[in-house]
Amino acid sequence: MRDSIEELAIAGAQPAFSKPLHVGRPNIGDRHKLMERINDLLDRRWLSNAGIYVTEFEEKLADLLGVEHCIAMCNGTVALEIAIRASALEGEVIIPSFTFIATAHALQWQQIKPVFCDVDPVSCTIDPERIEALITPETSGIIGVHLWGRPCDTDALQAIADKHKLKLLYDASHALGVTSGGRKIGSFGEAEVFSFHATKFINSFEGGAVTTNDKALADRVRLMKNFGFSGYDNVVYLGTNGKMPEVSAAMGLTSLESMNEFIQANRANYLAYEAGVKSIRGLNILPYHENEATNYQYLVMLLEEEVAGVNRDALIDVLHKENIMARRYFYPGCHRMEPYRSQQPDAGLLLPETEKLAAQTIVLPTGTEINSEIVQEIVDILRCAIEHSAQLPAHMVG
Ligand code: T4K
Repeated sequence: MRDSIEELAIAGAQPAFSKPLHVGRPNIGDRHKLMERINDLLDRRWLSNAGIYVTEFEEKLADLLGVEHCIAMCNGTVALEIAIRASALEGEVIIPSFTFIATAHALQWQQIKPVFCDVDPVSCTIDPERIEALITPETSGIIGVHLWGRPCDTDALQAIADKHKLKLLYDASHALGVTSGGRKIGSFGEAEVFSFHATKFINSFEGGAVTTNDKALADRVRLMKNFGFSGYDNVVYLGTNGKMPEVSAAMGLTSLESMNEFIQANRANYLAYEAGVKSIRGLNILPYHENEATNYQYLVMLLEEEVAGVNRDALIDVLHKENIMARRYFYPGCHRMEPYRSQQPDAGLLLPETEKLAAQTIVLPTGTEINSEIVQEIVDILRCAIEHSAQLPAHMVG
């Protein structure tokens, strides 16, 4: 238990942890099983291009998500780009600014303008009530992002898309194992896109997937991710290389087999953080709704600066000095990053909730490397910094 500022590393004490505790630390499943799969693919000398592990990974995912088609890819960004192209999005597409930059870049990369919409402050996902005001004759679609594993308001988004004849896609990078109204994320809209990057709940080192119930769309996605090849020597479409290699699928399959163990670890950490932070002024753990299935992969804390008496970046400094590598996801919002900041300098005027959230969030380490004792130490440091905030240097005080 720390009782004074002097006991914190920011004041010169030893850091609480000798090695950095990172946000996004990969969960590793059964190493032995992974090595078996890697040895097998090496023995068979089949490393990419429709190998058996990619096919099995696609089948397992489709089964898990209750969706007809799953096309695995080399990463989530390319999967987004291909889903956007295969859905024939063009002109302008409405997305939240409060997301990882890849959501916006996947559009801009193809000369489609991302139009930034504000988020609902509770779900932190695109606010359906603000979408219609952004629709113009150039608008071709909406991309919702199930941020931090919180599902978008899928009914409201579908109603707007139907009313205005817009395409609706989802960036489901954070949402594997999540439900919306009890239905698994994966089959909403025209298509949903997952990421299996190392930092994600289920990882394949790097990887992604497009899931859809639309066969024609799935066929286009499959062609596009393989240069447009339809059989040997026959290219029928403009395509690129979005293929997932076998070694990634081997990791993805292994990771999937440990899914329940990852959820249990994340949930236990979430409950421990929530119980610990509850009594600290100005700090709140963003709740998960226990009536929906979720993966608890992102541990998000919101700081009310005026109540806590310390500013967000100062609190992150305190944590970093202790080797707790908290992050500011998704600060400062896509609209404040290039090229959007230059192209749409006034976008922030319509994004008050995004600006507020981006200034409040602290994402904390969780996953199988963290346990309740570690959470307790982190909470202890947070409590000490806030209870003694008056003694922090002036520039750190909120
Ligand atoms: N849409 C959304 C909503 C996304 O969040 C993402 C990716 C995408 C689309 C695009 O999907 P991908 O194309 O990436 O499949 C990281 C990830 O690189 C990125 O995949 C992820 N979102 C984003 C939220 O986080 P950075 O720029 O924060 O990465 P970096 O290098 O700072 O690492 C993040 C943390 O993870 C650090 O604390 C270190 C730790 N880490 C990372 C790796 C790779 C490890 O401990 N071990 C590792 O192997 O983007």
